[in-house]
Amino acid sequence: MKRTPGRRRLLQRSFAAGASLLLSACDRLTLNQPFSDLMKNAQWLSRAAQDRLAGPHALAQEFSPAEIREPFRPNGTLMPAGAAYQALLADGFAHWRLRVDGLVRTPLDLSLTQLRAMPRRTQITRHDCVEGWSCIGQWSGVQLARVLAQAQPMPRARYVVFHCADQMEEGDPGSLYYESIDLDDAFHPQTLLAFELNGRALPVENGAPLRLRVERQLGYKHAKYVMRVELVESFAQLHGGQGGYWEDQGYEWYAGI
Ligand SMILES: Nc1nc2c(c(=O)[nH]1)N[C@H]1C(S)=C(S)[C@@H](COP(=O)(O)O)O[C@H]1N2
Ligand SMILES: [Mo]
Repeated sequence: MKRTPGRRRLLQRSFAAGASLLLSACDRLTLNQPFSDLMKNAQWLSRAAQDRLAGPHALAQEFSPAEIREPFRPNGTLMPAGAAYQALLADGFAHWRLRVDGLVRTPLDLSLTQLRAMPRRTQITRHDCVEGWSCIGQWSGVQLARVLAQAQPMPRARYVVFHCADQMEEGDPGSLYYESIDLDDAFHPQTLLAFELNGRALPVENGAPLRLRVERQLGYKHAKYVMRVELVESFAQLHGGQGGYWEDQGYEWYAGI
């Protein structure tokens, strides 16, 4: 199956099969092959449907403070192994820097202090994990759009890749968690590089010191422990070539909710 077929064709081909999946995108079960193929159709259907129903700049729902559930349920890596991360953690991330590079005119190295000094956005949103649980939390951080505006992406740049500090298989540097989004999501106002959760510094189990929030997509897109933001034209040469750690295991790249 081609990865990026035209939307019109996909709408015709997969509407009947995909409509129920669209309504219950969080309920997926196993990754048997026909189901996985169907989801590869359904992801473009859900993207097309999101755009058609709500427009590409529609906001994800936001909630009231009373709806926050604490503590925020953590998942995946809870503490990155490895001396480099441990050293950064030991001094409260004073020596941590966010590298922004790739297809940009101005590569950046931003400290946490610099990020915290930028205009920030706070939002209360619901995190939906593909495993079937949700949790509402309040996130504060810098809109990714502001960081990109400083870095000045080149016209060729099409995707933003997030390189994380945690290895998914111990001792295998090739198994670093990573994720990618397109520029629509990158410049969306609710897409944050978040450094606070529920009014406090981001806990280690939730991705300290910095994690992505990309509110119109499922939990695995929300990269934790972000070390480097790279602008690319294509992610085909990166790791397994599917644009993310879980995508390389068969999950869809556009994980619209
Ligand atoms: N670096 C990294 N990011 C990650 C993961 C991970 O294991 N490592 N897990 C993903 C998954 S599946 C989910 S549901 C969310 C969980 O975020 P939380 O721990 O704050 O709940 O992070 C996502 N981002
Ligand atoms: Mo998840």
